[in-house]
Amino acid sequence: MTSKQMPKITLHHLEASRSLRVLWLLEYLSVPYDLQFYPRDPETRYAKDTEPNSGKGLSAVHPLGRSPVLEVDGVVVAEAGAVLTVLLQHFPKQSEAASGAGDPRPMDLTREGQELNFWVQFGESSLFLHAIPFMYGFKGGVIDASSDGSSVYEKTCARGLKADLDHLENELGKKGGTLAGEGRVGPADICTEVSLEFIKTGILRRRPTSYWSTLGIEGALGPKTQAWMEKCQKDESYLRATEIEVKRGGKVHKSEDWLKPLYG
Ligand SMILES: N[C@@H](CCC(=O)N[C@@H](CS)C(=O)NCC(=O)O)C(=O)O
Repeated sequence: MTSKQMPKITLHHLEASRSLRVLWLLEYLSVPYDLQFYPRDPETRYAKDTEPNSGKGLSAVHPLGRSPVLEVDGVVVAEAGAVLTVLLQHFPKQSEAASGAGDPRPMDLTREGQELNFWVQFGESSLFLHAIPFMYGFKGGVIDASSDGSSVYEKTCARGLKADLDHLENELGKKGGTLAGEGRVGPADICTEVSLEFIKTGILRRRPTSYWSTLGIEGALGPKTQAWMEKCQKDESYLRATEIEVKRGGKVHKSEDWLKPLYG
């Protein structure tokens, strides 16, 4: 696809949100795009001036008022998994577009395509899904500071998260350190790593290692997962995305603190 034929892409991006993975993917693919940046309210940490169905802020683009939302020639794509799929299916990495080589596409019924499709969904539909009850539990005081990880609620929350973290650690071991394979950071990594950053900062950091050990989440994150995160965070397109994120937010913190507006 030449830049002449390239549709107009706009990312509606909420500060310090899961939309970072879309920004990162756009940078990785090197497709031209516009960024519409929505700040968080410093008090509530929700999207500023946005109420679902109010027609204001993010909800002017999609009634739910959430991010990410992508517009492609005016067609609205909402839900992170759908946005990532559309980008990966229709917009090959610019440097590889002409040759037809490059990354698999998630809608292709090939082994490679469906491996990628799994990772496109896993970050949100497994990892994040299982992490959210902890986030809400900590925030709402359901899991208070005296909790030691032995309640039925905590054990129920931990079961899925532990399985997801173990699976990730095992797959990284099998694939040589990254999900794209051969030590290369690619779309599967981009779709997954951001969820881990939320889990590390928003959940694991909030309790001591002993708490997580009680729940079977030994050492919180496995060594392969930690090494992989470090590698992802040195990736050129990741660095560009986090720099854009921090600059657009007008904040003074460094790009590795891009989650600060959410977790402080
Ligand atoms: N399932 C949706 C969730 C979207 C979502 O909840 N996004 C959050 C940001 S991480 C948001 O925009 N929240 C609106 C707010 O905080 O006001 C997706 O995967 O895109």
